Amino acid sequence: MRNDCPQPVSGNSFHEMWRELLPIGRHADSHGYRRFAWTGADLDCRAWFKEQAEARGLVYEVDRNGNQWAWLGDPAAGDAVVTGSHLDSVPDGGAFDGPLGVVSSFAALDELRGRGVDFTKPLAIVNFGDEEGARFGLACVGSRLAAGQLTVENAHRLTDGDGVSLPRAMEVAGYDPDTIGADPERLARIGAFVELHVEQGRALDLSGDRVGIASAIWPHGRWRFDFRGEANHAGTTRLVDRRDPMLAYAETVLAARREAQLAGAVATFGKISVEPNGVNAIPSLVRVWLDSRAEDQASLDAVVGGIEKAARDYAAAHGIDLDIVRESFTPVVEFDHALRDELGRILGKDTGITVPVLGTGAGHDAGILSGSIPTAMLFVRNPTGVSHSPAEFAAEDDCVAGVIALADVLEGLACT
Ligand code: HGY
Ligand code: MN
Ligand code: MN
Ligand code: MN
Repeated sequence: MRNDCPQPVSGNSFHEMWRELLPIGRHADSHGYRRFAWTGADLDCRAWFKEQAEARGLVYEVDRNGNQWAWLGDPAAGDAVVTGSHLDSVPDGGAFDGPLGVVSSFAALDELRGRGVDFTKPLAIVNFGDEEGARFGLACVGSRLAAGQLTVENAHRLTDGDGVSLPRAMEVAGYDPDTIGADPERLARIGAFVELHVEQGRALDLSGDRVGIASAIWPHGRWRFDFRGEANHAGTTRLVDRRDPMLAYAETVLAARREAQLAGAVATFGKISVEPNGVNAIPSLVRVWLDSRAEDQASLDAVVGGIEKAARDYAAAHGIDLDIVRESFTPVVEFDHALRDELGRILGKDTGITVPVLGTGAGHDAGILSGSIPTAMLFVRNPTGVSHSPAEFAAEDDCVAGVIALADVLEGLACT
């Protein structure tokens, strides 16, 4: 293990906060988290955020898109240094993806107060709403709205599996949906945004480092495929008479694997809905969602183009109608080079250690904001490499090292 792990003043506050958050939204059987945007578990996490802000005497506010902010110093002063992440989860997600960044932000602030530093710039901690898109199908809703990358019109069209619209869900949760929309004045007051996140692969485990700096986020998107055939009796319909959309879909899954391998990319069909969804009925509709990501745009185009072509060929072969809709897309993100270098300089200052710089296939609010303000990310080692699953993990010492790294970065950026 190359990086040192000094014992921070914030050690206790980190563990106490972590313990408070752990039971919220954890499913008793799967042990995975179900903190979907604007549901009870999400609201409990939000209440926790507000308590943490108020307990520290920070100025708490909710922005026009439902994102939560906790300010030290004058929010209107400009050139603010902002840190934070999200508290929502994927279905049966892990404890770390999102919350590690938020808890570490409060702990880093405690650490800096313990060091007795003087802040020369306003500092804020943020919890962005609906980062995972588990409920309404689009990731990073809170940051996309703020950055003007999701229009109000399109936000109003988002619905969950029960047909509840995003504005209605916000309203039921006690938030005003009439205010949502681009928030350029707010973003203009931010000089730098740094998001700490659990690593979602094993690069740091392999290199033997506790903490890394993000270089880039792969371009990625979500596509919905509707394979439509004909519902019929599973016992009496001869094989030759069937128009079974499951067959075309099944062959498409295998094609996706082949195309991803060819392009050096990834492609996943992770969500499916079948109609009429009866054991003894041939389906009339197989609706599936493809998530695909690649290191560069050309590879992503190649893999998705290959999958779409295969799906159309298989659909035609089985007499199936096929509609493909791109539901969301995020282009490649290169994090701000100057800020990235600055983080490397700050983190290597006392130790002489070169902090590893790594790319990722995961999307983040930092990626969305990078189009508007200088952003950077810190990753904390995850020895399992697993994420979006209850098996996601980071060791306590590594979390503490992450807090110290974040505190060092915030000190370097906001206390100069
Ligand atoms: O990468 C994702 O799936 C999400 O944005 N966290
Ligand atoms: Mn995630
Ligand atoms: Mn995340
Ligand atoms: Mn019957």
